[in-house]
Amino acid sequence: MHDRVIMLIDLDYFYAQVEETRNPSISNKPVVVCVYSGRSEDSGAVSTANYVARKLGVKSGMPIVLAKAKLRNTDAVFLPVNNGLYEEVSARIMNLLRDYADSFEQVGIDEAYLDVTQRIGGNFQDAAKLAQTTKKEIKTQTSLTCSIGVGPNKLVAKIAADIQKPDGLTIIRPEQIADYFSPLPIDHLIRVGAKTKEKMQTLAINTIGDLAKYDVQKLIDVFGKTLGLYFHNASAGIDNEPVQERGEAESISRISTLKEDTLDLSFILEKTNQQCKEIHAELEARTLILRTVGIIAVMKDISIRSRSRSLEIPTNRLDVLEGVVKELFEKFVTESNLEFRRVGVKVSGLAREQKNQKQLTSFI
Ligand code: DGT
Ligand code: CA
Repeated sequence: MHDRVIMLIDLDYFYAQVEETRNPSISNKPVVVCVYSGRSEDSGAVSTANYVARKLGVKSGMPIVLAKAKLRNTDAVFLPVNNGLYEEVSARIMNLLRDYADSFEQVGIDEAYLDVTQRIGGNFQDAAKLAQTTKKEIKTQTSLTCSIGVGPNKLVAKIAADIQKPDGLTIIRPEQIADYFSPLPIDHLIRVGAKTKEKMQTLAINTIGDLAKYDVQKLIDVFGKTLGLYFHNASAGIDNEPVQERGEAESISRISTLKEDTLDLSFILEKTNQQCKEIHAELEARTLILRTVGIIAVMKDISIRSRSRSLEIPTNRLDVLEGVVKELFEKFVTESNLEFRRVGVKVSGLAREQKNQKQLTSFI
């Protein structure tokens, strides 16, 4: 049996890059894609930024005000997130990538694992060619660049993809794992967050190489059996997780802050109708239908409440979605003694659309 060959494809600075392809004239300027809370002009956080902005210190999650301060004397472009568009582009790319894989697993909006073992006969040399072809195809179809990591499993492929960004390609063959892994800081491993990192540092474990040399029994004593063994194996690049398509069992949701706390139904529906449109665009792009419609509300006192209803017949129709959301909120508003601060819509019970189902839904 030969080694598996797994690729991780990670789209570069995804939201900001999509914005650049829409308007190429901004691509040599700092581009910052923001989630505006709407409370005051610049309240909210940075979703992502292009590499021009990153070089000047802008990071995901940073307050918009801080990003503006860092880019004060530049011709930076600040844009609001356009989730529907990113999801459309993502769905197109994911559909295209499926054809390149024996098995396929999307992770988040802009990453996917491809098991390509069979189609290249387990040969890492051919993996490089396939990765280049994939990059070219994504570029031709969408003008976007991506970074690709190739390895004998998902863990190694993920680490490889992070080594060279943007527009990178890094291949780690089984015999190269130790050389690549040893110098890397431990937080390059999934499941090593800030707290674990601190704990490891007190054990004088700073790099993945330090972790690999550390006594496995001691790791188990400190982190427990499951995590201790995971860290031990991960540091050696061992991972047997299969690449497999996630079920459609997930949900799609949108939630946003109202300009002011309110119990005014029309004000609320203005927001939720917009959210329904975005969710509908994602359903269309992914050819999904929904069975359950939910609403979410964060009240004035920050408590969270939700309501939902399951439909007799699954649908992907926007008017049905908006209608159910309206009915749920109508009832909810009359029952509520507190004003609403944030409102959202969540659809679940998702399934692939079948041709005969489409006919049924058009009669709802
Ligand atoms: P990369 O892969 O390092 O070139 O950069 P991105 O921007 O593709 O980063 P990644 O892969 O971590 O995230 C994919 C998208 O998810 C990104 O374009 C925007 C969104 N995102 C990432 N981090 C945050 C965050 O902290 N807040 C919000 N709202 N969105 C985020
Ligand atoms: Ca990315």
